[in-house]
Amino acid sequence: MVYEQEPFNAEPPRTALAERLRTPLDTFYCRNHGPVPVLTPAEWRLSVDGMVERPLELSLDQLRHRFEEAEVAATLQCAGNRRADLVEVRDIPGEAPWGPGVTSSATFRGVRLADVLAAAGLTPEAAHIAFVAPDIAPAADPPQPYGGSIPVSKALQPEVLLAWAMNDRPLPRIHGAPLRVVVPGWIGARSVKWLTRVTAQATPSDNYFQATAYRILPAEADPGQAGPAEGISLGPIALNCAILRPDDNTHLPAGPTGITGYALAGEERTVARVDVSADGGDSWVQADLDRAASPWLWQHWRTILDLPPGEVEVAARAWDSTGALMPASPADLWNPKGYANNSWARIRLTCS
Ligand code: MTE
Ligand code: MO
Repeated sequence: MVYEQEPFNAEPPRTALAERLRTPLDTFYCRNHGPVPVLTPAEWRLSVDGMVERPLELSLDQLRHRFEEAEVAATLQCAGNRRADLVEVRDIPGEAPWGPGVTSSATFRGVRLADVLAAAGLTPEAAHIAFVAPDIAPAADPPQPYGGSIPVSKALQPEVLLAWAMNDRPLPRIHGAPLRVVVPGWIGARSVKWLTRVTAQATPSDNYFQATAYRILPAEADPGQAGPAEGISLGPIALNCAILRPDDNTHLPAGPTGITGYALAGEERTVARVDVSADGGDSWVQADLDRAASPWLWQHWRTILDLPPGEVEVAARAWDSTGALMPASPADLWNPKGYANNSWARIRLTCS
């Protein structure tokens, strides 16, 4: 489903994500805040500057040859994933009503950000690593190039990559070629595409997408009036799950029916259990849950439910390896920009 052509924003139908550990490149969701920049790989350079002993300016060839190649299979998830369920609680003007499809998985290949930072030599005052790209986002206030940051503690983890390949193919332009950041376990917004600059600094990025957007404001706040540093800044993604098959709002024969979906725990946790209900959450059965192939990848699950005739609400909820459970109601989570909805997944079926 394409929400916008310019900037290009699209999510695959939920059923296209079902039972696949990696998402094909033509199916992977696209989230852009501005026009896709035209970068010539031969002229493109990455600057590494700020609180470093040796600022660097690296071509793609230098990156490939100076640093060891690394590969990480990771799920990217937009903070707006499942916003549609929040919109049903209360309207969220100006933000795409994403379903559960702004979540996709791929194998990324490139170099470790930690190795590049080691070559530059972080100074002791460096506490955050900021990323900047050349795409100008018109919706930012004021319009500015896209950027964000992560704390040094995350930036030095081996799973954080500067990637030029995705599913064994050159990184597609729409996904950030020639080089993007991949921050597994953190909201997609931090995985900056078309990366041109990495800056070590004492404070988080003051870019609009770090300082003002991607924050959970109190329900009563006016998002148009929110200034920098208001609300809860999103970093690690929240425990979440979705039902991928059958599709929402479909007509099915009553009787035993296969139900499948994904669950994702985020930052170093794994999904420990998924419960599925055919009566809107009054009673539950445990789904068959795939073992975590890596802490950075979603886990698929499946079960068979005996669906009664009539209107049926199927619900799913995940528990993580710390014993945390997803909250029941989107009404409790509603926030003015519609981020981080991890309430129980629900679909409505008509069975006959
Ligand atoms: N990087 C740049 N330069 N510009 C952007 O608009 N969008 C971010 C992130 N990186 C964005 C970006 C957001 S919000 C998400 S969810 C992911 O990219 C989406 O990555 P994808 O389009 O490859 O799926
Ligand atoms: Mo996003």
